[in-house]
Amino acid sequence: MTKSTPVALTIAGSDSSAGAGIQADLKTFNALGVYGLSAVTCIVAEIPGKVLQIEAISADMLHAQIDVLVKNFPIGAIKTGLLYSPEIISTVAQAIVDLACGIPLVVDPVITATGGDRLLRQEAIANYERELFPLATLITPNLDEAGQLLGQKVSDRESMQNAGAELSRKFKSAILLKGGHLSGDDAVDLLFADGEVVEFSAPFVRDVSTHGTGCTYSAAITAGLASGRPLRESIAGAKQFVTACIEHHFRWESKTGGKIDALNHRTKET
Ligand code: PXL
Repeated sequence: MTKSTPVALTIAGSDSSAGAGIQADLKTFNALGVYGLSAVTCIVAEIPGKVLQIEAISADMLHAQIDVLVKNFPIGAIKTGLLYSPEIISTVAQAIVDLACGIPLVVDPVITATGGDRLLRQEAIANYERELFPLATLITPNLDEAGQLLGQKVSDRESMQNAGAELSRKFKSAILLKGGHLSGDDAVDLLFADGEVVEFSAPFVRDVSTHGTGCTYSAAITAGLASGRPLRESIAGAKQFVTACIEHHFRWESKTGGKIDALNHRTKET
């Protein structure tokens, strides 16, 4: 009997520069041997470091995409990326409750772009907390997102420990708190799951503009889950993958001066 290819679904925004959002997710799924499906939530006109315009897809159109995919494909895991507005979050949460209950769900709570531009409407955070987080298998905030969710600064190892435990208790979900380059030469992330804390660490790659790393990381975890791997193993593999994507990045001269970096999702490691 032939083993069929695993399938994963990303519910996320389109990044015109293709380093983040659904484009990063689909490239990641593909690189990791998973067939990727997408439901587009919004369209972002941007380049790395600069967001120009965002436009939402209608709730009806978003629901239609999720509905037809979930009813036809054997989806092994789902991730959410940029959800932009309260209405989009509610539509996604309701669709998951109605159609995709029991499928592992990774929620990347995207709030700002790497360059600091805001992507999620402020009032949407309450919808995340009330409607989507309780459905998640794993939530993957970075330090800034964790700080915004808790209303306090998360900026060192001790506050990471407290914040991760608090988020995991509050939303009854596993939490992967991404520490970035907090401690020395390594990028250290902490997983809070089943009452335990597990560390994932990789050498921090310097001097690369890292647009899309969060999307790529959560997509790689989702690919692992869709392939039937346990959570910890999926995270460990995803950490290696995202580090390799950064190491082997592309670089061009920008037409307006400076340089443009992009993650390389087709690394030698895969
Ligand atoms: O990296 C966060 C992110 C997520 N989703 C979309 C984006 C970005 C960053 O720019 O454009 C669509």
